[in-house]
Amino acid sequence: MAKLPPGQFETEKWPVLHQGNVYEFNEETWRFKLFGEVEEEKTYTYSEVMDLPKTISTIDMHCVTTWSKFGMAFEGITLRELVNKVKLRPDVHYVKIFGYYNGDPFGYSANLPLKDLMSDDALFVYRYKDVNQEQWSEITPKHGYPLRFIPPPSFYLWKGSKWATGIQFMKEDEEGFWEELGYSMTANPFKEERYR
Ligand SMILES: Nc1nc2c(c(=O)[nH]1)N[C@H]1C(S)=C(S)[C@@H](COP(=O)(O)O)O[C@H]1N2
Ligand SMILES: [Mo]
Repeated sequence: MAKLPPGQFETEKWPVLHQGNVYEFNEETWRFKLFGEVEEEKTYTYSEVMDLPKTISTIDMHCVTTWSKFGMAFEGITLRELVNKVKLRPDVHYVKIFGYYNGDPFGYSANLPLKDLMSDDALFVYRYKDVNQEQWSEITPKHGYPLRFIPPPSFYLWKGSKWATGIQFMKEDEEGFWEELGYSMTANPFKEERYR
């Protein structure tokens, strides 16, 4: 049932890949921001985010370094839920999802088209359950604790910011961390859009 995109192999493990230090969670200073092309920006504390409605979704992951992992169940808050908290200005079609990079809460980012993120498979996650696992496990610090974005499977996994800190709403598409270095803006694994 699970379809392997071209040039990918399946792995059972969940490899760890990122740039910079692993963020150490501090509830006192941690915030999640909704900003950019919105009528009114919003800032949430950790407990405010965790009070939002929860969604469980099974999402395949495709890393540009060629591994794919199928059937991971995730629990989190949909991006849609957060979008509904703000009033978007006209013609907002893109977002940039931010995350920590070496202590900078907005040091990592990835751009995505908003229209592809309005279903249950665009999730800010805090726990997961592997295919053969009975129990939920907390997302580990290396995978993005306390909050990690998991993009829909129609995007490579670099679009999934670890240690997520906010969403910027944009009218025009704008490069994020890897896109500035030559990676694809659209990043569809099934079309093998790795670089540009
Ligand atoms: N904040 C942050 N998020 C990040 C990265 C990063 O360097 N910093 N790397 C991305 C890349 S390139 C990949 S492939 C995935 C890897 O996720 P995993 O380590 O949970 O498998 O995280 C993405 N999210
Ligand atoms: Mo990556």
